[in-house]
Amino acid sequence: MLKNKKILIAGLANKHSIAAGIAQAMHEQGAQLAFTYQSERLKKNVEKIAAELGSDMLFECDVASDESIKSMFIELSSHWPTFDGFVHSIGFAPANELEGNFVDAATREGFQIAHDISSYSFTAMAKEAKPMLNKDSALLTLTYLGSVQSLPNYNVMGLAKASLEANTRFLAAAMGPDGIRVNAISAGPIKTLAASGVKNFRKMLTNYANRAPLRRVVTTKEVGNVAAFLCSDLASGVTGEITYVDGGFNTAAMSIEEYAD
Ligand code: 0WD
Repeated sequence: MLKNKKILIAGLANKHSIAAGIAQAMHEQGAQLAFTYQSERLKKNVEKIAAELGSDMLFECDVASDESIKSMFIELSSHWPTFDGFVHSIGFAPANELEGNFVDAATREGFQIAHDISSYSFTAMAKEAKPMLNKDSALLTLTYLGSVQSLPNYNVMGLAKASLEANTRFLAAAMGPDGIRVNAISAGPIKTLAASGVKNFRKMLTNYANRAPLRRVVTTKEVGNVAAFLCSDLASGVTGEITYVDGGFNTAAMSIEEYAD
């Protein structure tokens, strides 16, 4: 599906990351991959995963900094003058925002950081990538159900994800005339580094598996397969969409077991 496509993946932290499942699936579909890593701390992990997928293209990029984003794309352009899209699998909010009562936990600073790193960074990357993107490119981000329904502890990340989903639609409108598609996958909960920052995450996984029509949580590879499709020309008519890969959880208000006497 992705033969001859050059795709940049941002947000790989370790082998459990959703970005790892996406990279694996895209590699299987024939994509050439490049990766960003947030800091030296994560470089070794990313290097190892990239090597397994036949890539030695790694670039440091902290999306909190416009300079860092800019220099990453300049470096990338010396290898790939043009490319076919990127995956934005990045989210962050300070840990003290992701615990307890939303009103009590919310701060102006935490709100700004969450929206900056988890939503604005998608626009910032699109802005710098734009001159290098081929026609028929695709951009993809990762969101979560907390954007449209409240749930405990997710707090300000829910607001940031709502912003990210609107961002997806506005980017799609802005870039569509150039033939560039922009989509998001709303993934079910998966045990990753970022998820461990959400209090009682394990309970959320159990609850999810009990209610989801498929009666289980999804894997990073299942998210990756849909990501590969959305970034391929098979999805050439799809843009501005939020596609759920969550075992159907968002479609079920209650499971049969929950309703039983
Ligand atoms: O249940 C889940 N795991 C779900 C995650 C369900 C639905 C959506 N998502 C989203 C997350 O919100 C995020 O947007 O998927 C995306 C990827 O998250 P992940 O794979 O669950 O988490 P992880 O493996 O931790 O990767 C996220 C990475 C960071 O890792 P850590 O945990 O070290 O913060 O985002 C990157 C970083 O590598 N990241 C940044 N990259 C560049 N600049 C920055 C930054 N400033 N901040 C975080």
